[in-house]
Amino acid sequence: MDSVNMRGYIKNFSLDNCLYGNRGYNRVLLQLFGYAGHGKSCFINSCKYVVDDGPYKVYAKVAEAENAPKTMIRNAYKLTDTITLVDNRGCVIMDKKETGEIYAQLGNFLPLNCKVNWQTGFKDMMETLLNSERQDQLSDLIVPVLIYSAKCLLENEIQMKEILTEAKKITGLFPTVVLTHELSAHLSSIKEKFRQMGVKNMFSLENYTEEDHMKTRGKHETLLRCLQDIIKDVEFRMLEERDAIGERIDRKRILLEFAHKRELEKQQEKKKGVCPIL
Ligand SMILES: Nc1nc2c(ncn2[C@@H]2O[C@H](COP(=O)(O)OP(=O)(O)OP(=O)(O)O)[C@@H](O)[C@H]2O)c(=O)[nH]1
Ligand SMILES: [Mg+2]
Repeated sequence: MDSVNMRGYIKNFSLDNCLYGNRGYNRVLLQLFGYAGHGKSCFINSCKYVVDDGPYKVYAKVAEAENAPKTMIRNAYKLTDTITLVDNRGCVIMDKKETGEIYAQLGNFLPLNCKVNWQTGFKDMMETLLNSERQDQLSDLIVPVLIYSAKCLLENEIQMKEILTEAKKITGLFPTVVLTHELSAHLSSIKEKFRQMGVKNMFSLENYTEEDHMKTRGKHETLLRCLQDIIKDVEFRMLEERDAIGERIDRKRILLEFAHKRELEKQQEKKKGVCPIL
């Protein structure tokens, strides 16, 4: 498909038009997650640029430097009538404290357009889940998208694999991986590492930025192909019987189990006199 057709396909995609109807879902949430400074906000601006096909605009604020975390608020940006992009708060080190919060964001239990604070204990997770009852996010179909900069060597592969697996458990979909900074010399080794972790849907690209947003066919087509592929996965997923309420309960159970396990580990380390992992 050329870019005109891909754009049309993305813009016209509607859950209501899926073969068996919307199955109780009315919105697709592309949940962007990953380390701070890896290009989540830039990716949102790039997607808006290629789908709207108008002038380049900064919708999601971008960090001045890659090591100066910018996005603290979990902001949502509407891409089409059906698809919304969520700029989740990026983590700096992905320790246990941060991963818990990533999972709560991925599970869609934190309110949209509000500040995200890293929390630590079981009680915090419980409060997050209880407060989520106030939100009307039941009818969101979640699609996890990891944004990773190819400039950064993937050192802790075990931890990354664990995060991808947990993200799959929570959302029911193995995350799509978008590698930004594709001109980096590390690109091929990073791609290989993600492939070995079982990642099937992987795209490498250069984001458009405020400084460099001269349209190129290559960038436009890669971004559109990435979005098109994600939608095809959603269409495929909508062929199965779905139960939006049951799926949300399952997500809650996974998060509570995660927080419980983390709490037990903390207590054991305290007993041993080791400085507790958070
Ligand atoms: N060359 C190049 N620069 C990029 C690319 N993606 C992002 N950048 C730059 O990297 C920096 C960080 O990008 P952001 O989009 O703010 O990253 P983020 O993941 O939203 O960061 P936080 O909000 O802090 O979590 C900015 O200076 C961008 O201009 C890319 O694909 N290529
Ligand atoms: Mg950001």
